Amino acid sequence: MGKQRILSGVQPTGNLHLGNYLGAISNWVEAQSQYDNFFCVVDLHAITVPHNPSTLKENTYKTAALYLACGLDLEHCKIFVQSHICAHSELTWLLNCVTPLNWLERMIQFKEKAVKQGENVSVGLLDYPVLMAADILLYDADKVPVGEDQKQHIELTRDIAVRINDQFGSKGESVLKIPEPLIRKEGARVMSLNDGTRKMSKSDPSELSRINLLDSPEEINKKIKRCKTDPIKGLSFDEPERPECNNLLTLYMLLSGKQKQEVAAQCQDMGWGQFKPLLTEATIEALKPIQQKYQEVIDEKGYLESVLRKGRQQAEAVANATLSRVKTALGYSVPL
Ligand code: AQP
Repeated sequence: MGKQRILSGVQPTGNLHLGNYLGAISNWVEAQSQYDNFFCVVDLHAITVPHNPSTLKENTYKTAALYLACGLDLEHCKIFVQSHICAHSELTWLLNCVTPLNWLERMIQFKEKAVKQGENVSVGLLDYPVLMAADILLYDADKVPVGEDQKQHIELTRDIAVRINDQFGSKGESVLKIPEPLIRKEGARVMSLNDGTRKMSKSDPSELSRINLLDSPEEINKKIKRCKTDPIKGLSFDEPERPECNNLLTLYMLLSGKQKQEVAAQCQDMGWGQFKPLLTEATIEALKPIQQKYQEVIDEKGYLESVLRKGRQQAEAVANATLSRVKTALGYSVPL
């Protein structure tokens, strides 16, 4: 039996941060040799909220370069740009026509982001999960590694695929494969440095709320120095009334590569003044190799372009085959 297939992506909407890394990309890297992997930069998703055309292309390249810098290996992975493959938009339209509107109106991310857009909220933002379903279903993905915040969208993807199979599958044959989410226990939800109850996010207006993968040691030092803590001495995991404490200890554990018990024992009598330099050091050290590799990749634009060109060719072959399968099932004629 061949390897199971993975599909995932990140939006090029700004600087990638520790949430994107620990919640998504580091999981991709860890498991890459076990799977047949497709990773895209989801630039069509990036315009579901107002965007700046003069930075979209640059952010798309930066995101792809970070994939490589974080350790994705082309021996195991295809890396490509979503908008380079027309099948994503075309399958979205087909799926739109079988997706009930009220399924989309229920999506938490839509409700949260729509509030910020007010009168200007676009149809694209409402339709974001259907585009995401098309991304996943085009590649017959078995697993979709994401952070906790995307779980509802994977459930919707499954519901859409079941609906297509029920309505258009024939003789017990499925049209689309039903994917499963792959959500890691620790790091699935990295929280803001300003508020341990809100997720770390690219769109948070405060730069101090997140640590970006390309932040300098000085910036990391400043952000950790200023991050929200509490007045209690002695640090421990899993105290619901201390969300910042749990978040910062978890970051330290994941970035230092230590076990939970080890961190719990090391930090149980510490105050914040003692802990923050440790977290700063661990963060700088964990990001140093990523930043070095990033610089090498981004300085060689021709190499990055060749990676994305090859990724597009590999991904397009799979995506077009699925799109044809769906169109045939829906009753479309083959182009003459
Ligand atoms: N704080 C987080 N903790 C764990 N995982 C996270 N992810 C994002 N934030 C966290 C995961 O990163 C992947 C890519 O996310 P995305 O860029 O496609 O979209 P997002 O979830 O909307 O990310 P942001 O940073 O919060 O962007 P904005 O501010 O634009 O909404 C996904 O797997 C996501 O789960």
